[in-house]
Amino acid sequence: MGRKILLEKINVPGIKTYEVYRREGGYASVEKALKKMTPDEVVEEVKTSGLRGRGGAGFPAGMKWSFIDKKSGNPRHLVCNADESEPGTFKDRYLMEYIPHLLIEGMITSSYALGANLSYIYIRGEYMWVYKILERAIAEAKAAGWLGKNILGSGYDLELFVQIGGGAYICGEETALIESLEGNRGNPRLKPPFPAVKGLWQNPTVVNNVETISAVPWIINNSGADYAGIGIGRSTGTKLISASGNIKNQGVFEIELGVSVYEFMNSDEYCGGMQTDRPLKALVPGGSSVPILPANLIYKTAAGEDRLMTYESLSDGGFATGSMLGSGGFIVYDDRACIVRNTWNFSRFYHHESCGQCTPCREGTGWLEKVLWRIENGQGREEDIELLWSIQSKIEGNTICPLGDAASWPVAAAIRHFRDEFEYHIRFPEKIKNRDHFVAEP
Ligand code: L3W
Ligand code: SF4
Repeated sequence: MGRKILLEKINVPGIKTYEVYRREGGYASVEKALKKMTPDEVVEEVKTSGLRGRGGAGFPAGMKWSFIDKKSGNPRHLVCNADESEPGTFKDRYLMEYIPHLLIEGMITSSYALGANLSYIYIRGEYMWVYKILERAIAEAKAAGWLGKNILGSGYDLELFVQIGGGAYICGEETALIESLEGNRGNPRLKPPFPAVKGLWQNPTVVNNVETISAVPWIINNSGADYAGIGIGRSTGTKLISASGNIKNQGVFEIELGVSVYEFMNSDEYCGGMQTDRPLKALVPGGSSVPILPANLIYKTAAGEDRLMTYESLSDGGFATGSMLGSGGFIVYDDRACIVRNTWNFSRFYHHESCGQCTPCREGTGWLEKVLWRIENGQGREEDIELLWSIQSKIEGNTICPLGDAASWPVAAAIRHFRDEFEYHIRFPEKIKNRDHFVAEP
């Protein structure tokens, strides 16, 4: 059994409640930090842990925290990004729904480290029932003295609020989230300045994902070095994976970073292998934004090494031959899946969710969707594959926020690895018309 940090207590009956969470040792990291550690010591511990942002980018959390300007005297904020909207990703919901006090404990300990007295959890509007769970948990924590003025007599004050999003994927981008939190339309800002310098109301702000913040209590209770001892290389600790698609066991799993993709896919502890005896065709390992991998590159990298569930191993060769761990949205496809249809579906999503600020993204995502739709619907033209390639290459790297890249990579990878499927759609439109998309072509 792999080591569990975040989900260790998830099956304890009643762990959702303050009473049980506390009885199981909850809030110990707040006690330890506030009574025995300076804020900078907490930051150092997180730095030592090597914990990387679990929202998708994998940026070192401790380094981000250390960019916060503590000398200027401006208020500082911690904002938790709970706007989980990446297709294929549902692990933050799982944590917040089943063990909400872990996030609240992490928010308090992390806010203390940053010297933040006003912190927020920004949750997607579609998670309304989870919002209610969080609100209840915050009220319990406040009643027990973990929030408010002079927490544990330490002189440290913290107010924590939950803000509900309005249903836009783009508000999961940290600067769009900040705009939305300020009451504006959720348009991403140009970076730099990064939020750590000018964030919420132009104050130094750290935006971290739910899972990242939820790992902090363990790191403080044990040590950064203990956390760094789990995993491989720069991929330290554990990671939640949302597994879906044609596997036996769909759900949220906690893995030690460094487990092989083969083991994750096939062991009974995790995905349990393919759902039926149909062969594995493709894998999206990190949510819809990351490149899709064809069967021959799932268990082995292009260099022939075992592919591991790490930030590094999954991104060997960039999108040419690798992918990304991303947010850990692990989507498995068997041979019934139509890659053209899947790519069109993702493109439709990005077109719908583009905020429209940058021309390459606003127009390009629309073109990707349109061209993919006509290929998928038997109206493709010979030149369409080159057209798709050209459109995606003009979006990538030319936009304000990563949504542009996220719209491009899946198209580029699908063409690179499954070109024959696009050609088949274009050359034999009569064969793809009126078919059941989830039946393999003869
Ligand atoms: C201060 C510097 N701070 C970087 C900070 C920056 C941010 C973090 C990472 O996109 C990705 C995207 C999606 N001084 C800094 C600095 N920072 N340099 O570090 O920044 P960045 O720009 O690399 O990434 P990002 O904007 O956070 C996130 C991919 O994740 N993704 C998305 C998943 C979406 C969800 C969801 O819906 N919740 O998980 C999945 O793969 O494509 O590439 O904090 O400020 N010099
Ligand atoms: Fe908006 Fe797309 Fe530009 Fe991001 S890349 S700012 S979503 S138009």
